[in-house]
Amino acid sequence: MRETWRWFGEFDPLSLTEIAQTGTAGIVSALHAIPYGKVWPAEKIADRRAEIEVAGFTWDVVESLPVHEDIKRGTGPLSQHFDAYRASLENLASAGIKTVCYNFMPILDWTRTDLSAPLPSGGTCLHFSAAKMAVFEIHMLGREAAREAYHQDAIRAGDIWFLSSTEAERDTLLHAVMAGLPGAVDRYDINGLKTVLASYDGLSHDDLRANLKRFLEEVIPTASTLGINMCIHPDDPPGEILGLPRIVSTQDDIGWIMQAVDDPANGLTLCTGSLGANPYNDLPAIARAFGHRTHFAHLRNVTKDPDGSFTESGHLAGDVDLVAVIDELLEAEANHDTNIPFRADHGHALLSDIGQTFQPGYTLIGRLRGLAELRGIIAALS
Ligand code: DNO
Repeated sequence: MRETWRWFGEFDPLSLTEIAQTGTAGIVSALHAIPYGKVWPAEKIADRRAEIEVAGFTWDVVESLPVHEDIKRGTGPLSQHFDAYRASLENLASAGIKTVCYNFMPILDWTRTDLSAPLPSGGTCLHFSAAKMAVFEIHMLGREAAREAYHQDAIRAGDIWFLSSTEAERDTLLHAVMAGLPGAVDRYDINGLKTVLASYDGLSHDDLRANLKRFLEEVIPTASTLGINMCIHPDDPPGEILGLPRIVSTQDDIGWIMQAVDDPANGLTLCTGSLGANPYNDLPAIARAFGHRTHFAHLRNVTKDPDGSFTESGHLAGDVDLVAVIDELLEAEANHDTNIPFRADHGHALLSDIGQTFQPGYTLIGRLRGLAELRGIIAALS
């Protein structure tokens, strides 16, 4: 497995020279300043690549080449969007970048309710409270229908939290929910989010699947010709939020996607933390079933609560058996002669991380701790 580290370019407080001290060989990066749907120009890709290589790394994975909301909704100038996506892939392939991660979550990327939840031993982590998400949907967005979507304990706890919450606490919650979108993308306020949610009214689970299938049919043949491996990132959290359909949350979903366009270029980003937050997902089994289509791995862990909440735990301390997952991935690599890039996904904020302005989850000491633990597992199993 090939060690990589995610670097947000101009949006990252860490320099590549600092990252070099982690000992990773590869960089995962994206042109976050380019608006969703616009072609990534060859010169900008070349500049980023040069910057990465001068620092002694290779640019192994693009995370992400975002998919325009029109494609997910199935509206607007679709052929123009597909042309733009294919043009970006062509420019990336010309620069030798052959692994491209993306997601198909409507509107928001990963969603948390607390960006700095305290850990018992000090430091902080990212946390998803079902109660706070229920508050956000029911009380702040006025989505009464969300009362059906959450565990009764979460609804009750949320109602109580809302009554005693201050405006500042509600603003912090809005900020946390919006934080999953790095770079130059829209951060919605409540009214903006209501408007964009309304644009998804009536879009069913099957509609979203059909729109993903159309996207795959449009881009996978090009990717395949270019030698690019596309790898879809699972939904985070892996279940419905905001009343929006989610189609990359379970083993069955992944199976459906892999056969929708049955080409090795149509692959998976195995994110153990995202998938691990769904109690029905068996991560070693998923790694076994789809190891041959896994082009990128995000390794991290979560502990789950019965009401649907979860906490980002230490990499070895959560509910997912990461040793078993890595064992499966090593086996897939041996069987298919591949070298899967992986990164220690997210880390706690520890020691000198605290108070710094990292992208949420992308700390230095916390991620380095996670990486060291994963390195140990890989060394032992190899
Ligand atoms: C969160 C990340 C995701 C991921 C995208 C891929 O930390 O794993 O934001 O980059 O979903 O498109």
